[in-house]
Amino acid sequence: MDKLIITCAITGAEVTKEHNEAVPYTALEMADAAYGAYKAGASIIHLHARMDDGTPTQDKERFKILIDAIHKKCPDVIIQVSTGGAVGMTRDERLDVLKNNPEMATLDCGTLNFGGDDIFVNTENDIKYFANKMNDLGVRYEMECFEKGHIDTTIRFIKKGIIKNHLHYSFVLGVRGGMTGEERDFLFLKDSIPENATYSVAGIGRYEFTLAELSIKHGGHVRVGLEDNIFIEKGVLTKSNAELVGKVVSIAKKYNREIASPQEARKILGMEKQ
Ligand code: KMH
Ligand code: ZN
Repeated sequence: MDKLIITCAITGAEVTKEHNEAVPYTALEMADAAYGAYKAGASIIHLHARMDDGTPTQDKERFKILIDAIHKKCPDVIIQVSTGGAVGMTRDERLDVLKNNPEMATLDCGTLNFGGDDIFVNTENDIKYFANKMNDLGVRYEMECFEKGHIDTTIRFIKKGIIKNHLHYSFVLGVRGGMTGEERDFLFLKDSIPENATYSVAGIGRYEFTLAELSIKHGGHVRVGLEDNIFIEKGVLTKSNAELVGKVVSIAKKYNREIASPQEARKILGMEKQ
Protein backbone atom coordinates (compact mmCIF):
# COMPACT_ATOMS: atom_id res chain seq x y z
CA MET A 1 0.00 0.00 0.00
CA ASP A 2 1.09 3.57 -0.59
CA LYS A 3 2.02 5.65 2.41
CA LEU A 4 -0.97 7.49 3.86
CA ILE A 5 -1.67 11.01 2.66
CA ILE A 6 -3.41 13.01 5.35
CA THR A 7 -5.20 16.17 4.28
CA CYS A 8 -6.25 18.64 6.93
CA ALA A 9 -9.26 20.85 6.15
CA ILE A 10 -8.42 23.47 8.74
CA THR A 11 -11.35 25.90 8.55
CA GLY A 12 -14.03 25.45 5.84
CA ALA A 13 -16.72 28.04 5.22
CA GLU A 14 -19.60 26.93 7.41
CA VAL A 15 -18.21 26.08 10.83
CA THR A 16 -17.54 29.01 13.19
CA LYS A 17 -15.85 29.85 16.46
CA GLU A 18 -19.31 29.57 18.05
CA HIS A 19 -19.15 25.86 17.20
CA ASN A 20 -15.54 25.45 18.29
CA GLU A 21 -13.19 28.22 19.43
CA ALA A 22 -10.28 26.51 17.61
CA VAL A 23 -11.67 27.28 14.12
CA PRO A 24 -9.04 29.58 12.54
CA TYR A 25 -9.98 32.88 10.82
CA THR A 26 -6.97 35.22 10.80
CA ALA A 27 -3.72 34.67 8.87
CA LEU A 28 -1.90 34.00 12.13
CA GLU A 29 -4.52 31.49 13.26
CA MET A 30 -4.54 29.79 9.82
CA ALA A 31 -0.74 29.54 9.76
CA ASP A 32 -0.64 28.12 13.30
CA ALA A 33 -3.40 25.63 12.51
CA ALA A 34 -1.70 24.52 9.29
CA TYR A 35 1.68 24.21 10.98
CA GLY A 36 0.23 22.16 13.84
CA ALA A 37 -1.52 19.84 11.39
CA TYR A 38 1.65 19.51 9.29
CA LYS A 39 3.79 18.70 12.33
CA ALA A 40 1.21 16.11 13.37
CA GLY A 41 1.39 14.38 9.95
CA ALA A 42 -0.67 16.24 7.35
CA SER A 43 0.93 16.67 3.93
CA ILE A 44 -1.94 18.60 2.33
CA ILE A 45 -3.78 21.61 3.75
CA HIS A 46 -7.26 22.06 2.26
CA LEU A 47 -7.73 25.80 2.49
CA HIS A 48 -10.73 28.10 2.54
CA ALA A 49 -10.18 31.80 3.02
CA ARG A 50 -11.98 33.87 5.61
CA MET A 51 -11.80 37.47 6.65
CA ASP A 52 -10.64 38.19 10.20
CA ASP A 53 -14.27 38.12 11.41
CA GLY A 54 -14.78 34.66 9.91
CA THR A 55 -16.69 35.69 6.76
CA PRO A 56 -15.82 33.28 3.92
CA THR A 57 -14.24 34.83 0.82
CA GLN A 58 -12.63 33.62 -2.40
CA ASP A 59 -10.77 36.91 -2.88
CA LYS A 60 -7.38 36.19 -4.42
CA GLU A 61 -5.63 38.84 -2.30
CA ARG A 62 -6.92 37.31 0.92
CA PHE A 63 -5.92 33.85 -0.25
CA LYS A 64 -2.44 35.11 -1.10
CA ILE A 65 -1.98 36.45 2.43
CA LEU A 66 -3.06 33.09 3.89
CA ILE A 67 -0.99 30.97 1.50
CA ASP A 68 2.12 33.07 2.18
CA ALA A 69 1.58 32.89 5.94
CA ILE A 70 1.23 29.09 5.82
CA HIS A 71 4.19 28.57 3.51
CA LYS A 72 6.35 30.73 5.74
CA LYS A 73 5.84 28.20 8.55
CA CYS A 74 5.83 25.02 6.46
CA PRO A 75 7.31 25.72 3.02
CA ASP A 76 6.93 22.23 1.59
CA VAL A 77 3.31 21.54 2.57
CA ILE A 78 0.86 21.15 -0.33
CA ILE A 79 -1.84 23.79 -0.22
CA GLN A 80 -5.05 22.68 -1.87
CA VAL A 81 -7.28 25.72 -2.26
CA SER A 82 -11.04 25.35 -2.28
CA THR A 83 -12.88 26.35 -5.43
CA GLY A 84 -16.09 25.37 -3.66
CA GLY A 85 -15.99 28.43 -1.44
CA ALA A 86 -19.33 28.91 0.31
CA VAL A 87 -22.89 28.22 -0.79
CA GLY A 88 -24.26 31.06 -2.97
CA MET A 89 -20.98 32.26 -4.48
CA THR A 90 -20.84 32.70 -8.27
CA ARG A 91 -18.62 30.68 -10.61
CA ASP A 92 -16.14 33.46 -11.25
CA GLU A 93 -16.10 34.49 -7.61
CA ARG A 94 -15.16 30.92 -6.66
CA LEU A 95 -12.41 30.84 -9.28
CA ASP A 96 -10.73 34.12 -8.26
CA VAL A 97 -8.33 32.10 -6.09
CA LEU A 98 -6.85 30.43 -9.21
CA LYS A 99 -5.18 33.74 -10.06
CA ASN A 100 -2.64 32.84 -7.37
CA ASN A 101 -1.53 29.83 -9.43
CA PRO A 102 -2.05 27.35 -6.57
CA GLU A 103 -0.37 23.97 -6.62
CA MET A 104 -3.65 22.13 -6.08
CA ALA A 105 -7.38 22.89 -5.90
CA THR A 106 -10.69 21.14 -5.46
CA LEU A 107 -13.04 20.36 -8.32
CA ASP A 108 -16.57 19.82 -7.02
CA CYS A 109 -18.32 17.27 -9.21
CA GLY A 110 -22.05 17.79 -8.67
CA THR A 111 -24.89 19.70 -7.05
CA LEU A 112 -26.44 18.70 -3.74
CA ASN A 113 -28.65 19.95 -0.94
CA PHE A 114 -26.47 21.36 1.82
CA GLY A 115 -28.79 21.47 4.85
CA GLY A 116 -31.81 23.72 5.45
CA ASP A 117 -32.50 25.84 2.35
CA ASP A 118 -28.92 25.66 1.07
CA ILE A 119 -27.97 24.14 -2.26
CA PHE A 120 -24.32 23.74 -3.25
CA VAL A 121 -24.55 24.31 -7.00
CA ASN A 122 -22.16 22.60 -9.41
CA THR A 123 -23.94 22.20 -12.75
CA GLU A 124 -22.47 20.21 -15.58
CA ASN A 125 -21.39 23.47 -17.24
CA ASP A 126 -19.83 24.68 -13.98
CA ILE A 127 -17.74 21.53 -13.70
CA LYS A 128 -16.61 21.83 -17.33
CA TYR A 129 -15.76 25.50 -16.82
CA PHE A 130 -13.76 24.82 -13.66
CA ALA A 131 -11.93 21.82 -15.14
CA ASN A 132 -11.04 23.70 -18.34
CA LYS A 133 -9.68 26.64 -16.32
CA MET A 134 -7.57 24.34 -14.15
CA ASN A 135 -6.33 22.37 -17.17
CA ASP A 136 -5.27 25.62 -18.87
CA LEU A 137 -3.46 26.86 -15.76
CA GLY A 138 -1.86 23.50 -14.93
CA VAL A 139 -3.51 23.38 -11.51
CA ARG A 140 -3.87 19.85 -10.13
CA TYR A 141 -7.35 19.02 -8.95
CA GLU A 142 -8.88 16.68 -6.45
CA MET A 143 -12.40 15.67 -7.46
CA GLU A 144 -14.81 16.15 -4.56
CA CYS A 145 -17.73 13.71 -4.83
CA PHE A 146 -20.57 13.79 -2.33
CA GLU A 147 -22.46 10.85 -3.83
CA LYS A 148 -22.21 8.19 -6.55
CA GLY A 149 -23.79 10.33 -9.31
CA HIS A 150 -20.86 12.73 -8.99
CA ILE A 151 -18.43 9.91 -9.73
CA ASP A 152 -20.49 8.96 -12.78
CA THR A 153 -20.19 12.54 -14.00
CA THR A 154 -16.39 12.42 -13.66
CA ILE A 155 -16.29 9.20 -15.66
CA ARG A 156 -18.22 10.81 -18.51
CA PHE A 157 -15.90 13.82 -18.37
CA ILE A 158 -12.79 11.63 -18.36
CA LYS A 159 -14.07 9.90 -21.51
CA LYS A 160 -14.59 13.30 -23.15
CA GLY A 161 -11.09 14.46 -22.18
CA ILE A 162 -12.38 17.28 -19.97
CA ILE A 163 -10.98 15.78 -16.79
CA LYS A 164 -7.46 14.76 -17.53
CA ASN A 165 -4.94 15.08 -14.72
CA HIS A 166 -3.98 12.26 -12.35
CA LEU A 167 -7.33 10.96 -11.13
CA HIS A 168 -7.61 11.70 -7.44
CA TYR A 169 -10.99 11.58 -5.72
CA SER A 170 -12.22 12.87 -2.41
CA PHE A 171 -15.37 11.18 -1.11
CA VAL A 172 -17.04 13.71 1.16
CA LEU A 173 -19.63 11.73 3.05
CA GLY A 174 -22.18 12.67 5.67
CA VAL A 175 -23.28 16.11 4.40
CA ARG A 176 -27.02 16.63 4.98
CA GLY A 177 -28.16 16.16 1.38
CA GLY A 178 -25.31 13.96 0.21
CA MET A 179 -24.54 10.31 0.74
CA THR A 180 -24.06 8.98 4.27
CA GLY A 181 -20.74 7.57 5.44
CA GLU A 182 -21.62 4.00 6.32
CA GLU A 183 -19.20 1.22 5.39
CA ARG A 184 -21.41 0.13 2.47
CA ASP A 185 -21.34 3.68 1.05
CA PHE A 186 -17.56 3.80 1.23
CA LEU A 187 -17.15 0.37 -0.42
CA PHE A 188 -19.59 1.28 -3.19
CA LEU A 189 -17.75 4.51 -4.02
CA LYS A 190 -14.28 3.02 -3.77
CA ASP A 191 -15.29 0.28 -6.21
CA SER A 192 -16.88 2.79 -8.62
CA ILE A 193 -13.82 4.86 -9.52
CA PRO A 194 -11.39 4.05 -12.34
CA GLU A 195 -8.74 1.47 -11.49
CA ASN A 196 -5.82 3.85 -11.88
CA ALA A 197 -7.35 6.47 -9.57
CA THR A 198 -6.41 7.30 -5.98
CA TYR A 199 -8.90 8.45 -3.37
CA SER A 200 -9.19 10.12 -0.01
CA VAL A 201 -12.17 10.07 2.33
CA ALA A 202 -13.59 12.99 4.31
CA GLY A 203 -16.22 11.93 6.83
CA ILE A 204 -18.44 14.73 8.09
CA GLY A 205 -19.21 14.83 11.81
CA ARG A 206 -19.51 11.43 13.44
CA TYR A 207 -18.26 9.69 10.28
CA GLU A 208 -14.81 11.29 10.42
CA PHE A 209 -12.85 8.60 12.21
CA THR A 210 -14.85 5.51 11.22
CA LEU A 211 -14.30 6.41 7.56
CA ALA A 212 -10.66 7.30 8.20
CA GLU A 213 -10.09 3.84 9.63
CA LEU A 214 -11.84 2.13 6.70
CA SER A 215 -9.82 4.10 4.17
CA ILE A 216 -6.56 3.36 5.98
CA LYS A 217 -7.42 -0.36 5.97
CA HIS A 218 -8.27 -0.39 2.26
CA GLY A 219 -5.27 1.63 1.03
CA GLY A 220 -7.05 4.94 0.55
CA HIS A 221 -6.11 8.32 1.97
CA VAL A 222 -7.78 10.46 4.62
CA ARG A 223 -9.00 14.01 5.19
CA VAL A 224 -9.85 15.33 8.64
CA GLY A 225 -10.12 18.82 10.09
CA LEU A 226 -12.40 21.34 11.72
CA GLU A 227 -14.15 22.00 8.39
CA ASP A 228 -15.59 18.49 8.63
CA ASN A 229 -15.81 17.71 12.33
CA ILE A 230 -15.35 19.63 15.58
CA PHE A 231 -15.16 16.69 18.02
CA ILE A 232 -12.21 14.51 18.99
CA GLU A 233 -14.62 11.97 20.45
CA LYS A 234 -18.36 11.85 21.09
CA GLY A 235 -19.36 15.05 22.92
CA VAL A 236 -15.76 16.29 23.39
CA LEU A 237 -14.73 19.32 21.34
CA THR A 238 -11.32 18.97 19.76
CA LYS A 239 -8.60 21.38 20.88
CA SER A 240 -7.10 21.73 17.42
CA ASN A 241 -6.73 20.50 13.86
CA ALA A 242 -3.42 18.97 14.97
CA GLU A 243 -5.27 16.82 17.49
CA LEU A 244 -7.58 15.47 14.76
CA VAL A 245 -4.58 14.66 12.54
CA GLY A 246 -2.82 13.02 15.50
CA LYS A 247 -5.77 10.69 15.99
CA VAL A 248 -5.54 9.56 12.35
CA VAL A 249 -1.81 8.93 12.76
CA SER A 250 -2.50 6.68 15.75
CA ILE A 251 -5.13 4.73 13.77
CA ALA A 252 -2.63 4.36 10.91
CA LYS A 253 -0.07 2.93 13.35
CA LYS A 254 -2.52 0.17 14.27
CA TYR A 255 -2.52 -0.90 10.62
CA ASN A 256 1.23 -0.33 10.06
CA ARG A 257 0.46 2.33 7.49
CA GLU A 258 3.29 4.84 7.21
CA ILE A 259 2.55 8.53 6.82
CA ALA A 260 3.51 10.34 3.60
CA SER A 261 5.55 13.53 3.70
CA PRO A 262 4.46 16.30 1.31
CA GLN A 263 7.11 15.21 -1.19
CA GLU A 264 5.96 11.60 -0.98
CA ALA A 265 2.36 12.75 -1.39
CA ARG A 266 3.32 14.62 -4.58
CA LYS A 267 4.83 11.44 -5.93
CA ILE A 268 1.79 9.31 -5.07
CA LEU A 269 -0.48 11.89 -6.74
CA GLY A 270 1.74 12.26 -9.79
CA MET A 271 2.48 15.90 -9.01
CA GLU A 272 5.71 17.79 -9.37
CA LYS A 273 6.30 20.85 -7.25
CA GLN A 274 6.02 23.89 -9.52
N1 KMH B 1 -18.19 24.95 1.58
C1 KMH B 1 -18.90 24.08 0.72
C2 KMH B 1 -20.12 24.74 0.18
C3 KMH B 1 -14.74 22.58 -1.52
O1 KMH B 1 -13.99 22.99 -0.65
O2 KMH B 1 -14.40 22.46 -2.71
C4 KMH B 1 -18.06 23.62 -0.42
C5 KMH B 1 -16.78 22.97 -0.10
C6 KMH B 1 -16.17 22.21 -1.21
O3 KMH B 1 -16.23 23.04 0.99
ZN1 ZN C 1 -13.82 22.67 1.56
